[in-house]
Amino acid sequence: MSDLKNQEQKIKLVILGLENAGKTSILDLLKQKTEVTLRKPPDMYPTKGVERRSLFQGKIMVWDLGGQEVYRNDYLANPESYFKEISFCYYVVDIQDYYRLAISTMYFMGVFNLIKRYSPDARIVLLFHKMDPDYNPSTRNLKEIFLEKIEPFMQNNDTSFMSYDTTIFDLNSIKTAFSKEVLQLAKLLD
Ligand SMILES: Nc1nc2c(ncn2[C@@H]2O[C@H](COP(=O)(O)OP(=O)(O)OP(=O)(O)O)[C@@H](O)[C@H]2O)c(=O)[nH]1
Ligand SMILES: [Mg+2]
Repeated sequence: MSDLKNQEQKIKLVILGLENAGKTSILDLLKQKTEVTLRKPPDMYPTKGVERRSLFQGKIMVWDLGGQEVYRNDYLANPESYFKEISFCYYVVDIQDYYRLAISTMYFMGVFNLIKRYSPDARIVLLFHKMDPDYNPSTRNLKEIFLEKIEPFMQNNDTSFMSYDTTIFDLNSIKTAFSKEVLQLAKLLD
């Protein structure tokens, strides 16, 4: 397992996706220990570049990569600064954002190529987010459309991935997406 540790003996997890996808909200929920009942999505500020924070008793170092276009372009143009030594790559898709699904798909492909190059052993996890209990898509399910686009690409690269449906209105959906993937590994490092 030693190759999974970086110099600070921490596992590096990156979370990426377009702006407004819900990345920071997900991390905020994970950080708090108690269940909260949300009536409406909280007001959030866009993340400016990369915000690093630790999770799971400090065992995991999370890089929250703000998704505004200016930052996305920087990550893709300077991959060595962001994509090295990653153990987990979480990619968040806003399944309520019909108009920007194509951009999100393209961004994912760009991210995926760089992960394969700089952190080939990273585990890739897709979060189909904003799957709110009362959400009723009038158009086709965006999750299916996204998967149809990327699956052939992933198969060509012989890469497996996991995906989870998540929403901030169900803390368990978020906990599951992380605990199944990450906690087992964190335990191994005890
Ligand atoms: N309906 C709904 N809204 C959500 C959910 N998760 C987050 N939001 C809302 O989505 C908006 C954006 O959330 P953020 O967490 O700031 O998104 P982000 O991906 O960190 O955005 P950047 O920092 O700009 O990359 C906020 O208004 C959140 O309250 C969810 O599961 N359902
Ligand atoms: Mg953010």
